[in-house]
Parts: sequence; structure tokens; C-alpha cells
Amino acid sequence: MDIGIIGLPQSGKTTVFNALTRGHADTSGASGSATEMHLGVVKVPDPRLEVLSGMYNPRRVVPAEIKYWDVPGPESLAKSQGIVGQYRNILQGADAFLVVVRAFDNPSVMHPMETIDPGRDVETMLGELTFADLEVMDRAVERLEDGMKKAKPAERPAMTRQLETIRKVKEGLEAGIPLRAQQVTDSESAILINYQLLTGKPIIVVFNTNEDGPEPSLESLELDLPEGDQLGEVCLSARLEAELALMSDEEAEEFRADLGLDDSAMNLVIRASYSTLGLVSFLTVGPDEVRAWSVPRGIPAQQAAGAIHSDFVRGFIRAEVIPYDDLCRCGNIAQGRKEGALRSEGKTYPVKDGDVINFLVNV
Ligand SMILES: Nc1nc2c(ncn2[C@@H]2O[C@H](COP(=O)(O)OP(=O)(O)OP(=O)(O)O)[C@@H](O)[C@H]2O)c(=O)[nH]1
Ligand SMILES: [Mg+2]
Repeated sequence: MDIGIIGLPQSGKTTVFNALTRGHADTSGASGSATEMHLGVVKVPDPRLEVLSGMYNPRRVVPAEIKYWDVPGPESLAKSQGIVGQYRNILQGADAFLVVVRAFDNPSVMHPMETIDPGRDVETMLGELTFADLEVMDRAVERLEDGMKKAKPAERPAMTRQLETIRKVKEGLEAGIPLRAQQVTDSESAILINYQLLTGKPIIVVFNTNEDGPEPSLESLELDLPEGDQLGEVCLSARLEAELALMSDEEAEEFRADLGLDDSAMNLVIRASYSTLGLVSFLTVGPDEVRAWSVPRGIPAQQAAGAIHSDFVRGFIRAEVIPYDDLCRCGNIAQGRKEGALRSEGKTYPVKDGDVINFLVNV
């Protein structure tokens, strides 16, 4: 799972990145710091792993991971080719975006548009993503129209279908509807996958607030969002969270209790990522390894096997599945089998959160 952190210049992207990854990336604005890209890996906390590790004594315990990318913005909005600009190919590889939006006051940090206005900034960023996709769709139309002229008759029907799909998505984008809120058929998705449109990816807005609020929300900002567009959202004070992230767990816990904060930025963002992306974790167990894997909710078992190894998709035979709670009750898989809690499932079985799965494969 790769999540790109984007936002206007100086909105606090690198500070959010540090808070999430317990990182030390430079936020001083010293020359060059704003153009560096940072990659950090966050392990998804999951208490079930500890319980399973107690049962299996494995050589390793591996939590699910989320990779966060701190993607630099343009040096200035004035000379930008859009916020996405040169980093488009990096952004294309992300599974979702965190859009950091400045809601903090700090007279020593300039805002590229001078005033603090979180609603405007959310709309600007969403607009930038739409704009970047429109450019891609425009180029695609041009190329296909050109190609049609030279194409052999047998190639034309497929090209016509591509053109129709692209024109339809382009019209939607022009009307301000991101791909994620557009209705597309399976065959249209198969065409669009080649373009990796940015507006097709889930978005989580991170309001970067003062330590003492106020806490904006998408609802309170009364944004004019297209129908069907579901954005995730989180409020946090990135600077405070980045400082807490560098303390020991005990120390940070104490500070949090004093400040009346319930949960770390990392947990808030992981939860928002899971719910916005519709993720669940399935588990694998054995003497070698107890491990959690994050996959989209309801993914067919055969595809879920691909999270472990791409060869497992082709070689999939069936999946032996026991829900985590049943495994804990039975004590081990053999007992689960005896009690009928272990089920044998086929390719299309929709994977649920907490399924402990043994894939039988032929590779
Ligand atoms: N008061 C306050 N200041 C913050 C907060 N978050 C970030 N800042 C300050 O804002 C400045 C910019 O933060 P960065 O994290 O570097 O922002 P950025 O979006 O990565 O900036 P660029 O990469 O240059 O676009 C730094 O001086 C931070 O200390 C916050 O929650 N509160
Ligand atoms: Mg930065």
C-alpha cells in the first residue's frame, strides 16, 4: 500500500510525514529541502498479531505495512505547471493520496496564497488533480484520433471504444467530477487502467491545525463536492505530532494524556486510510512467520493470494479459512478443522478482516 502525501507548498507535508514515520526529514525550508522526496514505511499496529505470535512462537512477526511518500511541490505556485507537474509519474504509482491542508496559524510560515483558508486549499488541490488528468486525457484523445487515421480497419473498433471511454471521462472531468465519482463499466476501467488517472485514487484530507484548534471538517467548510465523491478526513497538529513521534512510547503517552489527545496521528491516519480505501487485514500463521496483509475488503481469495506472491494467483487451488476469533477459541488449526470452524473456500471467496488463511497453491 503506497500513499502519496501532497499539498500546497508549506502546508506541512514533511511535518506530517515525520509524524507518521517517526522521521527526521528537514522542514527548515533550507535550500533544497523542499525538493527532496522522502519515503517511509509504517507498520500497521494489530493486537491480533501478538496473540497469534503467542500461539505459534514464529521466527518472525510481520505487520502489514503502509508506505508513505512525501512528494515535493513546485517551488512556487506562480511558476508551477500545476502542483502535480513533474512528479506526476511518481504520483501515478500511489494507491491513495493524503492531501495536507494548512489550518494552522504561524506568522513565520508564508502561505502561497497569503491567507489561511482550508476550504479554498482543499478545492485548489482537488482542482489540480483534475487538471492534471485532463491534460492526460487531452493528449490521449489527440493520439488516438491520429492513430485512427493510420489504423487498419480491423484495429478501428477497439480504438473507437477507447476514444469513447476517454471522451466520456474527459467530459466528466470538465464538469468537475473526479474519476472516483464517475460511473464506469468494467470494460471502461480496463481501458482507463493504462492512464493511471490521479482523480481515480481515494483521497484523505489531513487538516493540519493549531495544537488548540479550531478543527475544520469537510462538512463545516461546506465544500461543493460532486455527488458520490467520498473523501476521508483527519484533523491533527502535525508539528506537535512530529515532536511526540520522536519521544519514547511512554513519554508520548504521558504528554498525550496531559493534552487530552486520544490517539496518535499515525493511528488516526492509518484508520482513515483503512476506512477510505476500504481495506481489511487477513492473517497468515505458521512456525516461520505470523503476518498481516492489507487488501481491499471483499477481494476474491485468488487475488488476495497475489498479495503474498504473484505466482499464487495463477497457482491458486483453494484457501483454508478460519476467522481469527474461532482460531483463538479452538487454540489451533487442527482443532478448528475438527470443530468445523475451518472452511475450504474457492477462488471467488470474498476475504474478510481477520480471516486466517492458508492458501493451497500449485507453483
Ligand atoms: N504552528 C505550526 N507550524 C507548522 C505545523 N506544521 C508545519 N508547520 C511549519 O510549517 C513550515 C512548513 O512545514 P513543512 O512540513 O516543511 O511543509 P511542506 O508542505 O513539507 O513544505 P514544502 O515541502 O516546502 O512545500 C515549517 O516551518 C513547519 O515547522 C503545525 O502544525 N503548526
Ligand atoms: Mg516538504
